[in-house]
Amino acid sequence: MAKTKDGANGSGKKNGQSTSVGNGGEWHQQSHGAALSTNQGVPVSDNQNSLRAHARGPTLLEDFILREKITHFDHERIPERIVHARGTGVHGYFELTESLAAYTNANILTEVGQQTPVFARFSTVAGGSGSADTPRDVRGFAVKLYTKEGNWDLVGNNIPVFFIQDAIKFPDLVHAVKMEPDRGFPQAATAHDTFWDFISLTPESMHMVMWAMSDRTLPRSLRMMEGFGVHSFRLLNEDGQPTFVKFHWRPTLGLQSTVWDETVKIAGADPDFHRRDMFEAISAGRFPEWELAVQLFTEKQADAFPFDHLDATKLIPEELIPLKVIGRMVLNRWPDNFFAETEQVAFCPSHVVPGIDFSNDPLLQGRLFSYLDTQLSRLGSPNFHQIPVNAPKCPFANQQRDGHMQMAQPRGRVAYEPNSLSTDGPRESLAGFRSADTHESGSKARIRAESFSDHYSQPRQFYISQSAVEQAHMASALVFELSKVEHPHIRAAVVGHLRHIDADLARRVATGLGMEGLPDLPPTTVPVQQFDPSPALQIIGKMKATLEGRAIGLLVADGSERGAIDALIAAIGKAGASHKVIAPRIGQVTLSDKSRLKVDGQLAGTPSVLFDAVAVVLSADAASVLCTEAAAVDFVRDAFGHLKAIAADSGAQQLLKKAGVVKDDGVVDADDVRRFVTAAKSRQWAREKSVRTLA
Ligand code: HDE
Repeated sequence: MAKTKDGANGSGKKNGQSTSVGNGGEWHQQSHGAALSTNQGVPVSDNQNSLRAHARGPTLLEDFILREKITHFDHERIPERIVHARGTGVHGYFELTESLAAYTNANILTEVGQQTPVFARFSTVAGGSGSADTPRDVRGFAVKLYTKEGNWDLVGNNIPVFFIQDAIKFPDLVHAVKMEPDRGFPQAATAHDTFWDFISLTPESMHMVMWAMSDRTLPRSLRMMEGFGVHSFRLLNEDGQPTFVKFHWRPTLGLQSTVWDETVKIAGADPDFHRRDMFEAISAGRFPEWELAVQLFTEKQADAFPFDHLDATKLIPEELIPLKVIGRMVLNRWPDNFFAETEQVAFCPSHVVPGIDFSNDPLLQGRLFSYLDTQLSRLGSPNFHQIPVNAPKCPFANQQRDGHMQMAQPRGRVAYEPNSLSTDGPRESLAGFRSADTHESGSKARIRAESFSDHYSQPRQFYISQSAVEQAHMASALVFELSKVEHPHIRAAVVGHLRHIDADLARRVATGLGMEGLPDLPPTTVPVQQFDPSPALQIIGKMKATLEGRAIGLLVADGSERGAIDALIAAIGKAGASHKVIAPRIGQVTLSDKSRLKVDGQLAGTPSVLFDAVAVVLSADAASVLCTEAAAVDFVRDAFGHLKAIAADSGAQQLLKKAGVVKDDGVVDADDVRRFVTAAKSRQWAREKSVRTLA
């Protein structure tokens, strides 16, 4: 029996079946091959049949083995997260590359080269834990950093602003976006009346709405998203000197999104698209990486900003306060057990370490309460910090005792402090956590600062910063979402807000919704500050021309040309992408030279939406058969419609014709692998006008 202290993580056994049982902080690990037993350790002789009065008789209550097994099973689920229920978690590490010693004494931010273990969880917000990975939704980007001075949870999103300014509005926002309570739908969707009703009556949400309607909410991969701490935090140095800080994660693979029609189809083709993508990347050793960057600024600088940085509906443009890269995060280990780690991980924005402190952002202040509270009901015990994924990796000691599922067995008679009866008990220390020394004055009131009242200038800045393609996507997303809203007054109210943001956007959306009258109204009636465009707010501008970490689908059949396939596979691999061979049947195909090639995916179950670009290599005979196969025609038609590069050999041309593919820069000859790789590194934006009508 192997003994290890850290339970599931410590077994080191990847394939063996094992059960961990807590025993006073020690874990007895039963490894592969051990006798099957009850939870009391009683060996089980028959795991196939319950105890019956006779072969065809009733089951007996006496069967404690059956009852224990079923009872445990009945309680296998814990309440899912009220928001961010659907998530994917991965282990990794953070490495500091630049010291922030001038600004903070947090050890994790001062020891260059130090690697700190992390657990990151990416999530959608609105859907339940079994919902698809790809709705139009904000993504959670939560990182638990197990520092030497305690756990620091940076619980952020892939969008740098939020819908509301005050925590007291959060339950209303979430009730509005979740499925409508009388009918129990829609699942994981903002395109319905209650969401847009709330939004139309909450002007502060407009900035986040602009982001949510952009392609940011359609990430191609969790590995290709930015992350933001959203709120301003404070750093405190050795002298207690405060500096404000905003945290940014930037993916080294660059930002990338899917197009809407593709996203909708991915949800059907592979509801686990993002989780599988991350799993496959980690399994293949293609570890995703992010830079951690900070924006640092003083209170004096903040006072001069044309917005209030304590308002979570505002961001600080990079042009105003540049980003300073201070480290990198690498995710390199898939959890051993989804439930034990990804489901039970408990993030709390209140988990900070000495040298990092909060700001007065009223949204953050509310979050400091909410997360601890939610863990108590979700995990059922104030001892949730003892679950291995939540436990600090540094020593921790205090006089807190007992409670549900207490795993520790403290010794001795002293459980209080101060005391004179123990000489080695935990004591306060000078290096302990300190709050910033701030002076607060004013009248106590339920009030919102005047400086929080400009709801339109930054949404406008976001919109005018986008490329023409992205602006069209935003307008179309708004038309799509609002077209699902049944109440015309809600649609009109939202368009009313859009007029304060950008007249052209409002006109496009109103026209798309078939609204009369509104397009001719004056653009705005409220004062809006004119901010310069900030190109850093784009996605297309931040897309890297690379195939690194991307996936290519090769459609082949019996008789396909071996040479063409080999050349494509070699070029794709060299460019850092993975590939899958797709054919009408799973197993193997027999190629032109009679050699065999392993097939990774069957055509009907592996549509082109799962890839970044496709190659079609077919004999003329096979192509002619596939012209009568809807899955093959859709494979090519969708790749074209989703603006992907398509390489095709001469045999495949008739399939391309059947799918309505028209030659352009992204449709290349399969022999020309270099051109294909270049075209596959981005989407063919110029093609979009020819394949769909955008607002
Ligand atoms: Fe959360 N949020 N939130 N949130 N949030 C939760 O905590 C809450 C907010 C975010 O992978 C819950 O453990 C309130 C902003 C992430 O486990 C809950 C308010 C941001 C995750 C909760 C906010 C976030 C959560 C649900 C307004 C971006 C998933 C289960 C004051 C900065 C973490 C849980 C994970 C999860 C409350 C607003 C990000 C209920 C009250 C702003 C990434 O406690």
